[in-house]
Amino acid sequence: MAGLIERWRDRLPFGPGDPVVSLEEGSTPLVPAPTLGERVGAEVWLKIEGANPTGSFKDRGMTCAVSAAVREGAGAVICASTGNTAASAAAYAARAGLTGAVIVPEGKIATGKLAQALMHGATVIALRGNFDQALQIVRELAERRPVALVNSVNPYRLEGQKTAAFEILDELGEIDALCIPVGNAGNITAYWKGFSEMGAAPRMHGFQAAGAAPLVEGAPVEHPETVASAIRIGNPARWEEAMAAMRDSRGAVAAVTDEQILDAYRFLASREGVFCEPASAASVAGLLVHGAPEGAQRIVCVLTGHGLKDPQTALEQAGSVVPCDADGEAVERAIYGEA
Ligand code: AN7
Repeated sequence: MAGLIERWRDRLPFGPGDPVVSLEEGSTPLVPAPTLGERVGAEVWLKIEGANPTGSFKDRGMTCAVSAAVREGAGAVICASTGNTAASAAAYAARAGLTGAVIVPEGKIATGKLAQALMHGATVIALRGNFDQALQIVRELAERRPVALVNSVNPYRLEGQKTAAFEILDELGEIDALCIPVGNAGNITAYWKGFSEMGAAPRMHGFQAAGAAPLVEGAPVEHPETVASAIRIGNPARWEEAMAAMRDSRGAVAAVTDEQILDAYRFLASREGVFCEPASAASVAGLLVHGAPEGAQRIVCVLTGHGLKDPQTALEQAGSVVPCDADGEAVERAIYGEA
């Protein structure tokens, strides 16, 4: 299968001779969720973005942002990140032979994402501050230094990420509503761009974590907090565009608590066989808590990142292992109980 620039080139700002930095991202599974569908009384599909090469939707944007950076002759990329952008930027920079620097909030990114960024050879700066401060710093730094900023303020990121909407329409034809987690608000903006370019207008329902819900509250959150570390963001860069997407599509933005997020996280893993990270489960938590949008029969929930990104939260939320002697009968007892 081709990467997404190759697959969707006629809808992307890349010509035939342009350099392409790809890990064959995109074309992710769209999986029916019958148990979830039964609960909410609608047909529900899961867009499994954790199946991208670095385990999140960021790869869609990164193939475009890094390809454009190479085309422009950049030698380095930089980003602020709650983790997934860092992992993806580091991988695509390594692939392109560029140096990469990623600024993450110290102690607040999931273990898998940190391992990825380090393994791909990026300089990882652990900022004593939050994502919003990190983004402010890299925006200023990118003005002073010859480095490509690959956060979703970079328009190429949105171009790449809009292709997920193309894939959904390709497979399902029309849909009535999209449920999606919202952090820095780039992805919901990108999906709406993708749907609009295809003449589709599903209702866009964005969900934020209750402790990091500036769009719901209508004001920046100075100290965002949530178990869903990927969306621990208090002042989204794409604020206006995200609100416009939800307004123009007759959707809405709403909050879900950490408890609701974790319920949906365990439900997806244990009942649908789909393991996503906590931030991703916000889309399903939103659907479960707020119900299917009125009149919506076919709904897609975007699962933005893989569950393996955050093994610590998984182990805290899951059952414990059963210790056992290396003895057949002991194993049998452990599985089947006392005979
Ligand atoms: C799994 O990596 O912002 O609303 O720096 O990793 O487009 O920000 C991650 C965001 C949802 C929110 N789900 O998307 C980063 C970063 C997952 C994420 C979001 C993120 P946006």
